[in-house]
Amino acid sequence: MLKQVLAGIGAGALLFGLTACGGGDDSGDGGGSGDGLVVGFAQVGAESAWRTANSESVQAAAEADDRIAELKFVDAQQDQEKQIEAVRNFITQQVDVIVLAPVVETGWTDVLQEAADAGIPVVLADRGVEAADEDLYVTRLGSDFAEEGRKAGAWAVETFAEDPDGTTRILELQGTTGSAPANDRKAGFFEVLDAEGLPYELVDSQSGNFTAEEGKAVMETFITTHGLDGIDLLYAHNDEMGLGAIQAIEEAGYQPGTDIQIIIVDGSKAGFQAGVDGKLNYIVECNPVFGEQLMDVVVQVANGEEVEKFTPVEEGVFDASQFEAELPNRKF
Ligand code: GYE
Repeated sequence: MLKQVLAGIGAGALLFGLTACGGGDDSGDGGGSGDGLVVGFAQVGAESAWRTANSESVQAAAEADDRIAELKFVDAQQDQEKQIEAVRNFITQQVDVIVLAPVVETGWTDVLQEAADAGIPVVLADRGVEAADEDLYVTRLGSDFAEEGRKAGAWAVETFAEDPDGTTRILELQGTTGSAPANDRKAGFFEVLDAEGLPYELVDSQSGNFTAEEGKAVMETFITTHGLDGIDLLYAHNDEMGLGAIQAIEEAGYQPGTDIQIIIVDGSKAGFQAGVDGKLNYIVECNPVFGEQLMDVVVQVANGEEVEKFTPVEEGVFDASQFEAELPNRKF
């Protein structure tokens, strides 16, 4: 059986590789019979520890799974055009199933329709697409991002309900603009604050594109523009942006976790370590290790079995009293 996992290459490299191999002659065997499935995976990028763990989990699961002949892996470097190109290449190669982790929610209709026309089922992994495109993919396996936002919001309400000055002043570092986790983590968070009637002011809210560098740069701008005195809470949509912001806060002479409370989403080892060091206050877990579950879904879809439209992965929350005990359990 051909067992080949193409790791860590961009769409251009994939194209080149396929051309070099003679193109398309290693394509699928028609959905589940014979030598196993050929699966194309258009991954978002490598912007965070979460993403790296997710890529590793999917690649390892594909490699270990006898039902999968080959996983064609493309790292789209957070660029929708590259992802679309990767999906088109998978269609040309007639893979059995396409797995897509869409970088943003909109702009997928055409390419998803092309996959449908070619009879290739699409499974969304991790991020979702806008509701209008829901008929164009079979199922999504990933997190409930709105629920993650609600969990962050519930902690904020619990923590600041007794705020002596009455109004909780909040800074928000959003993920990639237009991405499902950025949209939904924001919506879920403020849904709870509004529903619970917490008096708050959203002092500023900008995208840090899910990276440490941009998170730090945006936090520096926040500090220059608003100062940090009187800011109660930073809500960062992922670990990297939170960790970048922590650096900016320290460089400005403040104590993260004390002078300003911080919530992050993901829960990497580095995130938990910052929690153990007292530099942040609440972690909403987002679980990237769903490779094996994804392979099961891919096989079911290839076999034409009924699957749920959405399968959530299980996730928890952690406060300061739990950081130290949980750190050794973190997988990424
Ligand atoms: O939270 C972030 C990553 O889509 C859930 O993407 C994922 C998010 C994750 O860059 O760290």
